[in-house]
Amino acid sequence: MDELRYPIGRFVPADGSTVDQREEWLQTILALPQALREAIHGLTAEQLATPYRPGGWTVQQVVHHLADNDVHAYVRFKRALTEEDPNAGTYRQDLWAELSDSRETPAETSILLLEALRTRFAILVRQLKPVDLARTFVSPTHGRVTLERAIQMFAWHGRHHLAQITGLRARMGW
Ligand code: NI
Repeated sequence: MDELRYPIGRFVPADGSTVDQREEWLQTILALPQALREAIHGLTAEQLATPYRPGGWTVQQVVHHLADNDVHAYVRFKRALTEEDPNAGTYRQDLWAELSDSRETPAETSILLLEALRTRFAILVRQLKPVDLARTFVSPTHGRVTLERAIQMFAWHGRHHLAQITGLRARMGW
């Protein structure tokens, strides 16, 4: 079950990062919306409503979860740049995924949101200095997180959910 839920493995942080590594993470972040679009291309409504694993979210809910998560990640990031060690709070992602917009919004709407938000995120991140990257927020689940690590987690999170969808398609022969 763990391989279905964590198809690329759990998040493993790098020790420090170079400009090149951060640019690579950014490229992953920027490529995700189009990769997601391709990953769901041609799926029927029934296929989009199929859980990626038994008891898991449907493909459609995974796409909308990525948009929900991006909104939170972006706000956390900007709060850490403008406040001292803010408490990033948390949200009930399981319940967000059950709300009507996560069931009824076309997937493409959330992909457009991901594209727009990640375009802004990349502009922001490329201007950051080392002192900015060392700024932190406090997460109830991850503890104190530097922005450098948050960028890496953001890149991982997109790949993680994308692989849930591509894994389902591969297993189902879709
Ligand atoms: Ni997630």
